[in-house]
Amino acid sequence: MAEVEKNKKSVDTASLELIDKACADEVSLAFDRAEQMKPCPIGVVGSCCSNCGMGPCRVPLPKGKEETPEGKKKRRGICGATAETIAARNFARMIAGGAAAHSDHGRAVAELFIAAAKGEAPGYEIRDEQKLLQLALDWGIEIGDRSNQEIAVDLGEKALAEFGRQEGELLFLKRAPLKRQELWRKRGVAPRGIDREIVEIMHRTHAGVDQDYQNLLKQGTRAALADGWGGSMIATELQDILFGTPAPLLGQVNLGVLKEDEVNLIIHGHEPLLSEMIVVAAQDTEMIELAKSKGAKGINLAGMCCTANEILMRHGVPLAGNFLQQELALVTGAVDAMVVDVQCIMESLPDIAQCYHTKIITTSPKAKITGAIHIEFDEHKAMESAKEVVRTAIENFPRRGKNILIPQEQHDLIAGFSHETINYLLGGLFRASYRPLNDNIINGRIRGVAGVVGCNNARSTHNEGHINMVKELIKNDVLVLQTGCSAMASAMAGLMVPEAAAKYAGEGLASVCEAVGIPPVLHMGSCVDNSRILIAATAMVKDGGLGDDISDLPVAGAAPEWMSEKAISIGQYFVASGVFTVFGVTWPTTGSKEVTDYLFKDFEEMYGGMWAFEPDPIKAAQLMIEHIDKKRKALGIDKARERILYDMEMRRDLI
Ligand code: SF4
Ligand code: MSK
Repeated sequence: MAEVEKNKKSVDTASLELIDKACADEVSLAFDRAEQMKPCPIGVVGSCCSNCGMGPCRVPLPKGKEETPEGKKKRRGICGATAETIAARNFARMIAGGAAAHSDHGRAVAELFIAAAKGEAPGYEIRDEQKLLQLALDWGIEIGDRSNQEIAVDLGEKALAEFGRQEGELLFLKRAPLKRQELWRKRGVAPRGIDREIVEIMHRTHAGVDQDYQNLLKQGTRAALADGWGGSMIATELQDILFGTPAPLLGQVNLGVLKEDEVNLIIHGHEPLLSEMIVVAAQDTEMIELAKSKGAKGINLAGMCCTANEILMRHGVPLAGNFLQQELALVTGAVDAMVVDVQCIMESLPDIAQCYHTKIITTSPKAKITGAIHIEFDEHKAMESAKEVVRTAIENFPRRGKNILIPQEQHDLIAGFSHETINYLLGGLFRASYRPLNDNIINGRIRGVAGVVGCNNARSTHNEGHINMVKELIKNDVLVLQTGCSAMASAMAGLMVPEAAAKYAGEGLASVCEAVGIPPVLHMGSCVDNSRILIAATAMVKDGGLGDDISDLPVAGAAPEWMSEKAISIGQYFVASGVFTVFGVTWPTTGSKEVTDYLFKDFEEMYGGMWAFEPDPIKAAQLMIEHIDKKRKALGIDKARERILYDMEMRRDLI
């Protein structure tokens, strides 16, 4: 493989080493398939509709042609759907897919939460009593002298009812700044039930229903808000209560965390319900003895994708890698089993596993893969399921071949920056607040805050967009909050340790990081934990001095290597919450200028936040900085305030 070609695939040397090995082992990877199969030029811009049996209909803009009113008339599907309707329908369906994935995760957590509170899910218990009581208070659940279990049953049932709510508004909307809530009501996008908003998208995008792109995007916004301020937030909050709210801890990242002499079990997916139990099962003496009897020194757990972020944040389990490294983990030849739950799991895994010895284990009735073993997660006997998974990995250890390559690379990172942790780190135990952050933004040491999130995409160089964007932001004194695969990319580049501040951050940001003892890039968790970023932004508004809505804050969002429908839903709820959000790689509505302009320009007037598309991560970072500066100017904090020492005469003049 030519050097140039190889370097295009990833900026991570561990990944490049394994891409070479896969080539030698004749294993096909996502990187190769992306090269062999170019994206459909009509589908990629959102101009293909397959919503009925008369299609698919393709309505591309003729090459090199501007969109003219005359040309527009010709661009219709068989049912008469315009390019605008088709692009907006496709976009809304992406939001529905993403919101459904996050929210179904939230529902699964709520169901387990109730079972645990009723004592029907042995092994699970309430870990964060303070958060339980706080949320109960927020939701008007009686506390009195009731037990935590009784309160938790009510809380879980109330959370579960949010999915099927037919009227009114989601309870978590009340957490947003008042001005934002009013805006949502005024625009008619305050979500009712989570399921209802998603179903309504599927209805409206059926052939011959909603045929007004603005109206379609309005429903898209409503469903996205039901994700960020509904399903995702429920997932995050209930997981914190059940498994513990994350606090800073040291972790390691990259494929070098795999161990030659131990049983390697990788946990991959998004819902940390079974994996919480696997963490316990892997420490069980019976399991460790079994591993030793098979010739292994112990059991090494490692995570992949967002389940990884969840068990890193709460237990310090190392991260093996992000989305585009899942196949590479198998190519090491050292993974004895990979257990998956839901989302972002490549169907190629069982095929690749056949070239080595790895067992792929599915656990969710919603996500089976041909060629994988299925060990179903049963919350009533979770420990049994977890032990079966661990046992399968251990028993597979002696089957490991000799074709093994574990890269050296592994980096330290500090993870666990929940909203509560940031509050505490900034303000201390007794005066926990975002005040010091706001003050440092006002005095200009910190220019603004950026949320950089999202996936890897095989159509762009693995990790390059994330790392370059984040470095550019912190160099310009922008504090970066991260989740998902993006967080892992930065961690692999050494940006999530306190020492990174002196090395990569601008002087102002570095001085704050050093004073507080935090890295310039904060790991806030998994994809559903983007809801933590919404809460952090709201806390900044509530602390004062930076306007009275999220759209007034000097903040921006980005997903430079996005690929998932979930990323589109996240982006849409960021935008509708008032955040300027820029995506890289590709943009799915460019087939319609009107739809794209509506999202990129008109949305700013409507929601105070808008989308942008910029594939170059440095230019994208500069757009974010420009936006941050625009907000600083509007707040009147754009000029560095000179420190003047007043003498007596000057003081008298003040009176
Ligand atoms: Fe074509 Fe209309 Fe059917 Fe879509 S819904 S496939 S545009 S006929
Ligand atoms: S895992 S959604 S590839 S961030 Fe959450 Fe990564 Fe994107 Fe999946």
